[in-house]
Amino acid sequence: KPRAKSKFEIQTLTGWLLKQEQAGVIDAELTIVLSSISMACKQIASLVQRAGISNLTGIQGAVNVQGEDQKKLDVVSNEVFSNCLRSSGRTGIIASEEEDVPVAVEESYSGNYIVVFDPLDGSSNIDAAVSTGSIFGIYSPNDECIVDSDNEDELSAEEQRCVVNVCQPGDNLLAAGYCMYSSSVIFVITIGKGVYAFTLDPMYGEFVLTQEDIKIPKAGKIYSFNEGNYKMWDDKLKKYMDDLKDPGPSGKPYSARYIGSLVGDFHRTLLYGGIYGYPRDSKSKNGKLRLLYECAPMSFIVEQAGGKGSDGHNRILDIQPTEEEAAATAEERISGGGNLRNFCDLRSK
Ligand code: AHM
Ligand code: MG
Repeated sequence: KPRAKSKFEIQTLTGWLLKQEQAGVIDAELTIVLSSISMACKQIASLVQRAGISNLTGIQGAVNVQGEDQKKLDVVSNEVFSNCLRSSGRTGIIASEEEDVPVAVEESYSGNYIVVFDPLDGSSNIDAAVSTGSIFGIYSPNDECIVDSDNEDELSAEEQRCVVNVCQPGDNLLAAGYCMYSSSVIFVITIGKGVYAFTLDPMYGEFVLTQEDIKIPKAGKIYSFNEGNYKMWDDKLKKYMDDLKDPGPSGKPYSARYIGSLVGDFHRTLLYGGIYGYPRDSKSKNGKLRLLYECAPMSFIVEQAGGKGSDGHNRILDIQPTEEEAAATAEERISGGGNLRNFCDLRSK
């Protein structure tokens, strides 16, 4: 006879991961990598919450009142994320949105998995204590990808190997997720079998399962775009946006919501339905968001929730990243990645 569930029973993220391992959905290494990511997110959550107090906001390189070097929160978060992954001993290559090239974790520690991440996305919101988030994706090693490299002379053989391994289409993702630092800290994850959300319980310091197998509503009524770029959009997109606001006598106009923090805007879209997008414009030819660190992981999640991630023409997960996306300087990256035009487009019409 199955044991009756106690009302005090909670499912923690750690417990859930172990269950997935027992069921053979993930292996022991991936379980460790995922739990080290959740540890990084807990640390970043606490840094974000205390940012104003501990003087962490502000420009990198500025000097704080104690005369110490002040580091910007996204730089600190990058260190936290990298350290957690390195010390897990189960990560082979890490690629961060904050760094120029993916790096191999030292031999003595390293494992197999390849982790791509944006440690603290939505940086323009940090100083105002508005929602931010971390985004991650995990791949298996894959050196089949032949990279036609102009950078061959600039990158060492080891750097080349890392770039090649990171250069995989989103379809190869084994796991992806994000952690949102908002009125609650919410960790959302998919391991290819639906989307699960865990909320950080500040009393226990544990992520606790709060939503199982999330499905995005079929028809949403919210659009989420930076309309300040309207003038720079092409005519087709302008018309599309105009129609959302003025659908004619038979329809109701969409409502606008835009935080400017992908994780927050995405999370709301996941729960309420609608459409989020960062389209290309005459200034940013490929939009602003990066294929590897932002678009591919979010597309995997939205598809697992029954939605759609597209660049306006193609399924995001089918797009093969170019070497520039895996190894790019900060300036290149801004215009480099894929874009999320029509991302999670769920219109029923
Ligand atoms: P960031 O990596 O500098 O934080 O930029 C990414 C962010 C996304 O979170 C967000 O969707 C977008 O940039 C907002 O851009 P904008 O301020 O142009 O609307
Ligand atoms: Mg970012």
